[in-house]
Amino acid sequence: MVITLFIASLSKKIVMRDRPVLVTCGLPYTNGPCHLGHLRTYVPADFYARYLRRSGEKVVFICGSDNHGTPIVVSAEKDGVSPRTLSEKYHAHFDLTFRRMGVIFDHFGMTDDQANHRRTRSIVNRLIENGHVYSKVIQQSYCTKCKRFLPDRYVEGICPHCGMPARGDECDQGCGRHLEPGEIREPTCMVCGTKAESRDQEHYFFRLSEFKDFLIGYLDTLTGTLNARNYALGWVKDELRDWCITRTLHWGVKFPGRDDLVVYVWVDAPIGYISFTEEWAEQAGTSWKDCWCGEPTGITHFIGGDIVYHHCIFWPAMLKGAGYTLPSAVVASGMLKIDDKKFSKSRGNVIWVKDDYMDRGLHPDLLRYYLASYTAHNKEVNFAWNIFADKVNSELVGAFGNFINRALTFSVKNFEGKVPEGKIDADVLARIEETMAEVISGLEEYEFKKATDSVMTLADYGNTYFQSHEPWKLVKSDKDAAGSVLRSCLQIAKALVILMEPVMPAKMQNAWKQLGMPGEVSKIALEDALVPLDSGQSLGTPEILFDRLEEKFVKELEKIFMDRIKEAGYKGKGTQDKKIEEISFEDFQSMDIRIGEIKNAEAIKGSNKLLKLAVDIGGEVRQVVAGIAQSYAKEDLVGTQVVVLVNLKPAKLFGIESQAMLLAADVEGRAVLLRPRDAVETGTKVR
Ligand code: B3M
Ligand code: ZN
Repeated sequence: MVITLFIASLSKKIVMRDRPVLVTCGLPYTNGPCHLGHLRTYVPADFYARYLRRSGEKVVFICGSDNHGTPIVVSAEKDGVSPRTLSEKYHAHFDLTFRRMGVIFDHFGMTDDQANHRRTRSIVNRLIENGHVYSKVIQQSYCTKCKRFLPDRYVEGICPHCGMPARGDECDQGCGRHLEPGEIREPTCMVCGTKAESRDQEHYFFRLSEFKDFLIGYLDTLTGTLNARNYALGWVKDELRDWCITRTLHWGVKFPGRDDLVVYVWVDAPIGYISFTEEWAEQAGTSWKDCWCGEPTGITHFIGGDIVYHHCIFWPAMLKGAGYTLPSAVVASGMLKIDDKKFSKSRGNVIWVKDDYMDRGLHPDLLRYYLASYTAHNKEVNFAWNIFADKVNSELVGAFGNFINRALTFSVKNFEGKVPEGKIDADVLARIEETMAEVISGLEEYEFKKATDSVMTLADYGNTYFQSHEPWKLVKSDKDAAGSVLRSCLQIAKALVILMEPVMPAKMQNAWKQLGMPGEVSKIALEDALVPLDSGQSLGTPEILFDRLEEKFVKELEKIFMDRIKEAGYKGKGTQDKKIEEISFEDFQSMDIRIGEIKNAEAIKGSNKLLKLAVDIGGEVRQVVAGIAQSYAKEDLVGTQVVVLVNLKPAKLFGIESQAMLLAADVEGRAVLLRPRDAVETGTKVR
């Protein structure tokens, strides 16, 4: 049968031999509560793990909290607690929140636990023995006021690659690159705002550059979402520099033989995937080596799209250098936007899973459905309460829930609460089979929306089937025929419940019971969607599966959200005003600002944010690299007049020289170009 073949092909792709498939999720930092951005990755991963299990795979689903690194130390200092105490608090919070959301890991560990310290030291020692690590004296930012070196998030400044404001180890507002210690330009201390100075310090480096050929070959075989593989390949081919793997901190895993250094958090965090597997295996009475030693075993990492570099470059190189099994797939999710604006905790543009969602009495499965069905996995998800309510009311209440309820209520009323006698329509079985094939191919492609949509299409088909066969008339004229229609509808309902369980496990368990089915639907094989319901089997008591979300309630949710944004806005303005210093009129006059015209616009390989432009500034054409690729289509830019800062020191971005800067308004991270209200001659000065 077609389906068994599909399932067989899925398993062959994912797993070799009898070893379990290890599915992991990126580890949340323990410095703040769970927000919707987190769930963007965890819900689809849980969905995937459930589907794999239901198609007969052995799956180990592993995650844990990331306790090290400067984000945690900085937050702990602010709260006046130890990093361990802060980590335990948020660890417990994430653990519980994930469970409440139905994201059920086999194990949820902590990177600060002993197993991870041990495994990290062992891997670092192995890398040293294998000649992959060397020491070097580098110039590190140092704050003379705080009297300390400034690793990672202790320092902010300007990205040397794209010129955008950046924080220590990451250009989070510009090109998204990882930044090495000492690379950031104009470093200032995050804690006291003092301009940092550079001081010599000895650090340890991983010879990443020697892994170039290996990575090119490896990435070519890596499955998962294409965005992960292609970005990583672009970066590897572009340039690969050795990687500084130590930091001057006391919180973390000590670098072997050095009491003053810990390993960089991005060394021990992914190693958590291994040590958490060890912790799980010990409890389960099996061996972690089944996953992490020898030939590829189907390891699948679900991550946010912003940590592709770490998972597709640093991590496989480390595993290769230390002799562990390489991951088979990296599945990178697109980012989350709220109300079409970039997610931002500091701007209040955030939805907290516990406070804003669960504690308002909203059912976890509604959000799971939203996240799985909103858009393709590698695209941006936009969340807004009104879209959420629309989706719930029209798709879950109006289509899916309505169909199951109609089929059940009608059977209970007219066929003594039992599955009627009668033949299941061949067309119905064919539609179910088609849906199953689509679901499985959706999963093979990590297209969770495709899988979910196909189940919803089956629900629509069910509604049409019920409506067009008019069983309420048929039951009076030809009861046997009505019985066949209802048995067919109940079969559709059974298939819907089985196929939708990975997305909405709690709701589907409820529906399973209503159908009179025993046990847990999460233990039922996907193929059972085609196994006919027995005539005469007792049905359960029908009840409404999904409640409508009323407008008044949705307005309340919106208000909470808007109030938070407003509050953050006031705070944000206050702090910004303080930071920006006054300048003299002479300072202003020293800027050569002119009206230019864009003559040409090209994409830049490896960057989804930047465009290479040719800009006429009045008789002279300058090459400008601008971070506007996400705001404008390049074709639309040619011929546009813009405002150009001409005498800015040239800088190289992605290896391309930028010889001027376009002025733009920063609208929640989106660049909106400034231009003259009336057409003026190109080259006109701005004063
Ligand atoms: N703790 C969180 C992030 O950057 C980081 C993930 C670690 S995964 C090994 O999204
Ligand atoms: Zn940058």
